[in-house]
Amino acid sequence: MAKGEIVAGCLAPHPPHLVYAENPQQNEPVSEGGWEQLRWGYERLRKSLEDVDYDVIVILSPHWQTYIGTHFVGVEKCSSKSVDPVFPNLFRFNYDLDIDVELAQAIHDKAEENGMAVKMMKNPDFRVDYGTLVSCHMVRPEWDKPIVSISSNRSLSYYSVEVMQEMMLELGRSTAKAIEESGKKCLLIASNSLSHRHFVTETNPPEDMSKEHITSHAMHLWDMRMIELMREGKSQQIIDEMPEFCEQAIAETDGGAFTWLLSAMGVPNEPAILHGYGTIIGTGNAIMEWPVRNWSA
Ligand code: 2X7
Ligand code: FE2
Repeated sequence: MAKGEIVAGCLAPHPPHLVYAENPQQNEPVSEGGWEQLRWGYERLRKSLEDVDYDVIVILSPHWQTYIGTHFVGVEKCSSKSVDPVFPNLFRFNYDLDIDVELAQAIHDKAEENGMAVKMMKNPDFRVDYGTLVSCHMVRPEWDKPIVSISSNRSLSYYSVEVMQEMMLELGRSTAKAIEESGKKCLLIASNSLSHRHFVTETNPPEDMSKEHITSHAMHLWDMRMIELMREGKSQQIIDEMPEFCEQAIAETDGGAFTWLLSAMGVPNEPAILHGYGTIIGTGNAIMEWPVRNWSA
């Protein structure tokens, strides 16, 4: 069997506003658009992946929060309605998706072998979190690929960024090894915003773009710094600066998705492609791609 591989890694933020603004048939609320800079960014990412052959999407979302270990969805079909708890006016999304349980189990087993606390989630009524749904929808709206859904272990809340990062670095290595042994071609997604300080009131209508901007200059500077490091291929420096970034920018990287992604790709020195940047209710969001398929071994 040929070795499995990661075809690309993506940073793919998940504010529900993006799906709301797209008006797909699965979502109940109707909008007049909005957040076009980011939606055009997702368009560029989709174009870049258009001719890329892959079998499965592997995604880690900070909105499936588990406090004892990392969990993996272990049921083959998930079908329900997801309502965003904070923005029910924007996101009431009907989904029907397939899980690659075989690959989920393989990553779970590899992580367990390497000393991590892990669990397969086998509740057939489990509701998939909106972070996973929004990022997957924006990257691949056809919903024609199975996914592996990985939880965010909140080790930062119990311990520190340093402990969170150690765990996510191991989860990334285990993910890469399991993918290699599976023979499958995988697209990896870290589903998170960058700076994450948001406004506490909503405009009317929510898609009024005359009111949309970053919450502060400090948040802007942090977002630009992180994007520059990604574009320069300085993954190790990103990991080194993560404690300050998480604390000072209240960054959504606190869920571990970004560190996991960098680790799974081998903490690359290769540059990432910026497909788009924009703010959503004041938070900073970048759509990035690491085209791993084009790198030599
Ligand atoms: O989950 C989110 C987010 N990360 C950023 C902004 C607004 C809503 O939801
Ligand atoms: Fe979020």
